Amino acid sequence: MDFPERFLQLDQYPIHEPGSEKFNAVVAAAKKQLSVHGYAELPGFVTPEGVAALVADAEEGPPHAYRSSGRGTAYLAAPDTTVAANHPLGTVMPYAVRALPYDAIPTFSPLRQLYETSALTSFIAAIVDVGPLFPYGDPFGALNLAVMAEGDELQWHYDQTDFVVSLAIQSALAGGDFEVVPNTRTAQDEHFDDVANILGGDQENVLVLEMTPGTLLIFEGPNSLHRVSPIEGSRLRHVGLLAYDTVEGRMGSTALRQTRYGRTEPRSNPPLEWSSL
Ligand SMILES: O=C(O)CCC(=O)C(=O)O
Ligand SMILES: [Fe+2]
Repeated sequence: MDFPERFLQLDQYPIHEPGSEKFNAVVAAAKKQLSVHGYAELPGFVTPEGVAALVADAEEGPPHAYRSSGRGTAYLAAPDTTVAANHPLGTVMPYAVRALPYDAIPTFSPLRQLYETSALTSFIAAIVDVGPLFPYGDPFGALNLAVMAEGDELQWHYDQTDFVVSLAIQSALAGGDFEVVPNTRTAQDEHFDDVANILGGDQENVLVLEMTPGTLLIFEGPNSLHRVSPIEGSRLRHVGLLAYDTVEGRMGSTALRQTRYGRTEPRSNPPLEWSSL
C-alpha cells in the first residue's frame, strides 16, 4: 500500500512527475544544497495532515522500541587507549536512543507506506545521483522509527553510510536538536585538533538544522561531525530514518542488530498491529 498522495506536498515536490520541469528544478536545487552544504533540506515535504497521521502512528511505537545506551566515540569504534587525553580517537561520549526496526513496523504505518513508495526512492536517487537506489536490504536497518525521550541523546559522530534520509515527525519540547559541523574532515586530514575542540564544547561552527515536522532531510554524514543534543521535557522526539543502497539486498552486521535492536533474527512478517509486537 502506498502513502496517501494527499499527505505529500506534491505542488512543491512533484515526485510523481519525474522528468517534468518542476521535478527537475526541485532535484537541481536539492543537488546544489547537497554539494555546497553536505545536506539538502526539503521543508513541508509532508503536509500538516500527513504529519498528524505520522505522529498518531509514531505514538503507538515507543513501548515496543528497544533502548540502547552507553558511551561511544565519534568514529563508532572502540576508544583508542594509546592516545593522549582529549584526543578524539580516545574520547567517549554518552548516548541513549530507542529504535523500532523495519521488520517491526506494521504495514498500515504511514511511515512504512512512505518508505515503500517507489516514486520517493527514484526522487532521492535523482538528488543523490550515485546511480539507481534500492531500499536497503537489511530487514532491521532499512527503515527505523527513532524515538528519543527526556535525557536521551546521540553523541558527536561520523556516519558509516554515504548518506541518510530522515523525516522529522515530532520535535521535543526543547533540546533534541540535530547539530552539524559541515566538512570537519577530509580523506586526507582528520583535523583532530578541530574535532577535539568541538567535542570539548566549542559551538562556533555548529549549525542547528531546523527539522520542522514534515521536513525531509538528505544528509551526507561520513565527513561532517553531527549529534542530537539531549532531549528536554516530556514530549518524545520522533524521526523516521529511511535507508537506501546502491546494491540490492546488502545487509548490515549481526553485531549491530544486537546492540541497536536487542535481537538478531528478523520477524518473518510485519506485525498486524503495533500491539501485537
Ligand atoms: O536522529 C537523527 O536526526 C539523526 C540520527 C543520526 O545521526 C544517526 O542515526 O546516525
Ligand atoms: Fe548520524
